[in-house]
Parts: sequence; C-alpha cells; structure tokens
Amino acid sequence: MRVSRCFLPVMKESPADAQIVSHKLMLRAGLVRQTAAGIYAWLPVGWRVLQKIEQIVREEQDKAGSVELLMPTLQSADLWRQSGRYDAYGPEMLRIKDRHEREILYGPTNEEMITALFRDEVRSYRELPRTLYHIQWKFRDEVRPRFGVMRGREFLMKDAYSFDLDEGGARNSYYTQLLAYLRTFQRLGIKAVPMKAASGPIGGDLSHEFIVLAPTGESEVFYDAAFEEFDWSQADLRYDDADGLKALFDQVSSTYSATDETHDEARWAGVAADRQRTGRGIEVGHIFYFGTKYSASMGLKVSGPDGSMVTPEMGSYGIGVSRLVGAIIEASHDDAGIVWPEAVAPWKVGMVTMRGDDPATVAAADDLYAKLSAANVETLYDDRDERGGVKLGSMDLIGLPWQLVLGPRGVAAGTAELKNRRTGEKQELSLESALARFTA
Ligand code: P5A
Repeated sequence: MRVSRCFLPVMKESPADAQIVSHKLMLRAGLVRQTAAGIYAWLPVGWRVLQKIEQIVREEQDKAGSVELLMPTLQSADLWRQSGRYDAYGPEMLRIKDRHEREILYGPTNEEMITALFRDEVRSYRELPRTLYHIQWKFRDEVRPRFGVMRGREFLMKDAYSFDLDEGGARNSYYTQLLAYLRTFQRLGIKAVPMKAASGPIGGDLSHEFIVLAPTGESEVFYDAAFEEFDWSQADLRYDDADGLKALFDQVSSTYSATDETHDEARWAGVAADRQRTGRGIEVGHIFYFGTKYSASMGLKVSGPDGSMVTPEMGSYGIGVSRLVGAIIEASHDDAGIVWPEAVAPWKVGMVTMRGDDPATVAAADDLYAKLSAANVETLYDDRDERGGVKLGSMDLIGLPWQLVLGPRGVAAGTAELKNRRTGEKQELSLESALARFTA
C-alpha cells in the first residue's frame, strides 16, 4: 500500500478526549475515528489489524472443532421473551421498533438465537456434541462507553456456543475452549491469564475471564506467580485427549487467580507472600458453562440413545475481538508509538524514502516495493514528498515490525537501512539482501 493512495490520517498531538495510551495511539496512528458515542469507524490501518485478529481467532476455533456460521445483528424481541431475558436485560439492550411496530433489538449476545436455531433443526443425540460460533458485531448501550474500542457500545465479538448430551460432555467442551483461548492469545502475542469469574447475567456456575495485565485495566486482579511460568501453548496437548484437557483445567483452577469480584482472602492467604501478584487487567475473553438454562426455557430437546428426550447442556464462550486491538496496544507500545506483535501487524514492513524529491531514491524504492509486493510481503510504502523525519516519526507511531529506509547516499551505494521497531536495532544492507530478508 502506498501512503499517497491510502487513507491514513496521522495526528501529531495527543487527542484531548483520550485518557489511556491505546486510545490515544489508535486515534493518532489513524486506526479508528469515533462516529457517535462508543461507536467507531475502522480506518484502513485499524481494519487490517481487526481482520488479522479475527482470522487468528477463527483458525484456533476451527482447530478446536468449532464450526463457523453467521447470525444477524438484529433479533426479534419474541426470541428473547422465550428465555425470559427480554425484560431482565435492562437498559443495556438497544430496543427498536420497525415500521409495523414490531419489537426488535440489536443483539448484545446470541444465546437465544443459537438455541432456537439448534432447537428447530436438531432431533437426535447423534448430532451432538456441537460447538457453533460466529464473529459478529454486538451492541450494548453501556452507561459509560470509554477508553475507545475497549468499552464501546458497538463492538466485535467471537461468540461460540456448545451443545452436549450431559454435564461431562459440556465440561469437556468448556475445557476445549479453555485450551483454544490459551493458544489464541499466545498467537496474538499477549498473555491472558484465566481467572475465576462471577458469571453475571448469563448465569451458570463455571466461568473464567481471560485477563491481559495492564495498569489501565478496569478490573483489579490477584494471581499466583505460577502463571508467569505457565506453558501457554500447551503444544503437546491434543483436543481429543479428554484426560489431558481435564488436567489442564485442574491445573488452572488450582493455581490462584481472581478478579476483585471473585477474590477470596482465605485462599489468597494460602499463596506464599513472595508469589502473590496483584495489578490491573483488561478482560479480553469470558467463558461460561450454564447447563440447561436456555435449552430448558426455550424447549430444546433431542432424543437420547435410549429413546428418552434429553435437554442439552450448554456453554458460551466470548472473545472481545475489537477490544483486543486496544488491549494488544496497551501491552505493546513505547514512547514513539505502537509496537505490533508480528502476527497482527497491519503490514509487516514500512518503507520510507528520506527524499521523496530525489529521482534515484524514488526509482530504487519503487523497484523494491514492486518486488516486495510481487512476493506478497505486506508493505506500507511512504512515498509522499514529505520530510524524511516526519515520515520516520509516523512509521514509528504506526508500529510495523520492520522499517526499510532508503536515502540518496545509501541508494548511490546500493544499500538501505533496516530497523527492527521493537529493539530499535539498525542494520545497513544491500538492496538485494533487504529483499531476500523478506522473500527468502
Ligand atoms: C459469551 C459469548 C458474553 O456475552 N455470551 C456469548 C457471552 N460474554 S461477555 O463477557 O459479556 O462478553 C464477551 C467479551 O466481549 C468483550 N466485550 C466488550 N468489548 C468491547 N466493548 C464492550 N462494551 C464489551 N463488552 C464485552 C469482552 O472482551 C468480553 O470478555
């Protein structure tokens, strides 16, 4: 992508209405713009990051055996009356009337809709277990939308729903998602500690939040230092190893971690003082096992192996996809701007010409850009006729993992400068090796 043809409004000054670093950087680096309170337009840079996160979440769900579909954002009030949540949900739900005075709502979550879809199609235990998911926009009319996309009113969520014949099966589905979450966050370049959670309005007795540690987080957290040495990828664990999944869950549950809502002073006192860690954190995921709460109230039944009717046991599993953009920035930035983990960076390489008015520099940069693009190396090429220093500043702000800087002196000698955004390390190398560095 050439900056001269992109839509990349970068701001030099810190916007006055942003309080936390990720919100400031998302505005300054041109990722989003607020269009109404708690509602954001995703500009090209932000949209690319959002799609990368979404794709990693999708791949890890698929590996865990979940099946993707897409449900609409708008739902009928009648659906929510079946579970009894239409009245219970309160003012967070955006309620709308259509031209026929029919009550609809912008979905804050999809338990009701997936339960109805499943109920209307599935008849037999042979079609269980299933975990279905979608990645779809939600709306919650939060009292205090704040911190940018971190607590928006419209936000993107991955929500998965599991259906099992019995509690044992449902627990296995829950443990499966627990592992999928550890792997998802690991791939996104962040550590999200699973913490015992209160299940809130969704109901159920088994629930974990996944918390990224950051001083600006909304929840206060308490955890055992063992989580600092935890094996996040669990590379040897297979999804078909039920005992292994249970062992992972037992390990997570027996290692103390809690938010202020579930913190238990008596158990905390059992953690050695030099291993007690406290801080603040951002909730990027939340998983629930709620048994038959929705299946029973909405009349979902399947015939069991012995012919009797069985009410499936369910769980739901959320990841805040748009919130993750902010959370990753909170966890990965420096004074100059964002430092993207490679897996979610909007582009891999940022190319800068120090002199946009020097024909030899421009020719060399155009040539390198064409070759990088031909090799599918995602490159943002700042080809504007701007001062070199200004362009370097905005590259640092945007935070791509690698910068390739071409100037008249280097180009005359056939070289470019390669900078690692995270370490700041710089290296002079030939234009050919610069290309080979990313294409070989
Ligand atoms: C689980 C999936 C649920 O809604 N139903 C379907 C369950 N859980 S949750 O905890 O309420 O939300 C899941 C994740 O969505 C993110 N999130 C938000 N992100 C941005 N702005 C918001 N206002 C917002 N509310 C929730 C969080 O990451 C949460 O963990």
